[in-house]
This record gives sequence, C-alpha cells and structure tokens, in this order.
Amino acid sequence: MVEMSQTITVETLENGFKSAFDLPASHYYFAPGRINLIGEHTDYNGGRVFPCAISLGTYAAVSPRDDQEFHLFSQNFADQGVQVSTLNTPEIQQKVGNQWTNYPKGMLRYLTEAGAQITHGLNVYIVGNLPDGAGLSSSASLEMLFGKIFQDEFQLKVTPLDMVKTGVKVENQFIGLNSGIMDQFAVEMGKKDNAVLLDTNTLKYEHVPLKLGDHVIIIMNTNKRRELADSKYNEHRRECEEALAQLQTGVKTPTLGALDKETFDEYSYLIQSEPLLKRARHAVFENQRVGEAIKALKNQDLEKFGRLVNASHMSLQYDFEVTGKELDTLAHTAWQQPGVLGARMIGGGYGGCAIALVQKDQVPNFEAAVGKVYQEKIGYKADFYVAEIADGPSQLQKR
Ligand code: GAF
Repeated sequence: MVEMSQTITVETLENGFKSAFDLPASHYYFAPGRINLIGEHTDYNGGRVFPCAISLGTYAAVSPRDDQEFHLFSQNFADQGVQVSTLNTPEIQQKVGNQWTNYPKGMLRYLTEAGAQITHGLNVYIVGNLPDGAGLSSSASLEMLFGKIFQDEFQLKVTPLDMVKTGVKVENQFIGLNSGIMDQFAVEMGKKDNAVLLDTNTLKYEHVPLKLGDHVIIIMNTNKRRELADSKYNEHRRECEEALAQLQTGVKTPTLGALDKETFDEYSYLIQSEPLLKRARHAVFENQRVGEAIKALKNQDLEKFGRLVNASHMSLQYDFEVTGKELDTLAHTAWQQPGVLGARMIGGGYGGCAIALVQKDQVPNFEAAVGKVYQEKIGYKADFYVAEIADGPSQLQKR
C-alpha cells in the first residue's frame, strides 16, 4: 500500500524495481501532478487557466528489454501484478476496462502513429504519491511521465507541446474523457515556484512567479472519490457547447472564452434554458476573473487575488454546479479562518481537492479548525498537504 504524499527517493525506486523484476533499473523519472489557482472549466471554452505543477506526482524506474514487450508494474495497483503488452499487437492498441495501463498504452499508440520509432520493449516500475482520483491530475502525470520515458529511452524528437497534445488525445480518444488541455500542459510546462498562465485559444503561455508573501498553498483533500465525475464532465462540456451554439445565432464568437462580460450579457437572452445560461455565464466570467487575478498578483494585491479565488468557487458552486457538500464545506469553512486569502475547489469537481491560500504561521490552526468542521459535517476526515510548486517531468539522478 502506498501512503499518499509519502516521500519517494531514487532508493525507493531502485528497491521497488528490484523486487518487481529481480533486475537493476537503468533510469529513473518523475512527473508532477498539478493544482489550478484559477480558471476552472475554461480550458475547453477557449479561455485562460492558471495552474502550477506540484512536487507530488508519479515516479518510474526503467530498464530496456531486448524484445518487443512492455512489462509494467505499479506499486499503487500492486495486486494487478506485472502487466505485459507487446508492440505491434492489437492488444496494445486498445483500452481495457479502467486499467491504469491504458494511459501508457494510449501514449505508445499515438506516439507511434505520429512516427515515433519504438525500437524495443521496457520494464517499468511505477509508484505515485498523488492521492488517486483526487483531482490533482494523476492521469496527466502518468501520461507525461511515459512521454518523458519514451522521449529519453528512444531519443524521440517530440516537442513539449506535441507531447501535451498526445496526452490530451489519450484522454479524449483512448480513455473517452473529453477533457481540455490544462492538466497535461500544467504538468509538462511546470516550473518551480511559478504558475503557468495559458491561453487555451492561442496556446500562448507564460510563467508567472508565484509571490504569495507569507502565505502557502494548502491542498485540502475531501477524500471523496469523484465517481460521477467523468460522465458529468462530458455533460457539462456539452452544455457549454450548446450554449455557445445558441449565442452564435446572434453574436459572432468562436468560443465562450472570447466573449467579454458585457457582450455576453447583451446576447444572453439567446440562451434557451437556465442551466445552459448558468454554464455559459461561469465560463465567460471565470475567464475574465483569470485576467483580473493575474493583474492582482502582478500588483501584489494578494487580498484581491484571494477574493477572486473565492468568487471562482461561488461560480463553480452556483452556476457551474460541480462542487457538492464536501468541497463547499472545505471552501466555506476555510473562508472563515484567520490568515486566509482565499479558497476554492480545483479540477473537475464533485469530490477531489480544494486549495486555500493560508498565512504560514496559521497553518496548524487552519488545518485543525477546518479538519474539525469537516469531520463533524461530513462524517470522515479531510487531508491537508502544503503544496510545493515544482518543475515538469525530469530524469532523476542517483546520488
Ligand atoms: C479536469 C480536466 F481534465 C481539465 O481539462 C479541466 O477542464 C478541469 O477538469 C476543469 O478546469 O481536470
């Protein structure tokens, strides 16, 4: 059993690999997970997002094989044992149930379809310390980890953006989740102590130094798995597309993200139902909030930044309707604590994690107070981690 958030070292990987394959590993890799500061459910609406990679993520130890087989073992799914797939067989080309190996298989499939020369098989040992299904992008982390492994082991010349797009294709076409580009982008382009401001319309991005004064980012895990998340996610995306099509009968706009608040307001009468109006309003307003939040951060107006983070939660709760009582309890309780700039749910929603920007010296009080209310209201405990903002995928060196 892997303790979530536990420290994983190269030594952990060496030993894990040895016990799975009875061989020494030759290379070690890491890919981060991500949090998102603001800009939720905007990435498939042509809007902006503002995520960052974190130091919790997925690790691998690898050795080459002299055949065409991929032997994959995950410590997090140790009961499944070593999974074997052989290159150039139909089996490696298709999704099987909800197995974790679908992610590496999907990456292999689309990279080879795009011309990558995969010359031999690999033994791969995986272990992750991201809480699974918690909205911290364990799947994007796994995809970009395998992207890095394939890139380095086979000397591929795939650009970071193409690697990101390959990961998104795996989600959309192999797994069947119509997600946007944010998660893979945040993981791949992560930079220590910086957030990534990405315009999903143009794919232009910049790293913005995260200067939060004497505040840290606390990740609050509801410990509620996002069971319905995938089907609801696709439904919300469809609703946004429907609302856009109705708006387009009166106003020329390629995406909801391209609309400003005033134009949206003026043409909102074209939207034919309340749920669709609310979904579209969230997408338009949230995108505007990202712009205001960046300005606030660059001006060191942290209080304003925090209020915009809170406004994002309100909009996700009442307009986009993807929160639920667990995430609401965490965010609303966090708002009442001393030393808190802001708090909100992150990721797809329905469960998973929220974040709070908390004054360093208040962290123990904060965790105790929010933890107590959560336990009383929800009946089980929430977990708290201090987020460290990290770099994208890397090969790890032995000490
Ligand atoms: C999930 C998706 F994978 C992202 O693309 C994004 O839409 C996010 O939910 C919501 O902002 O993490």
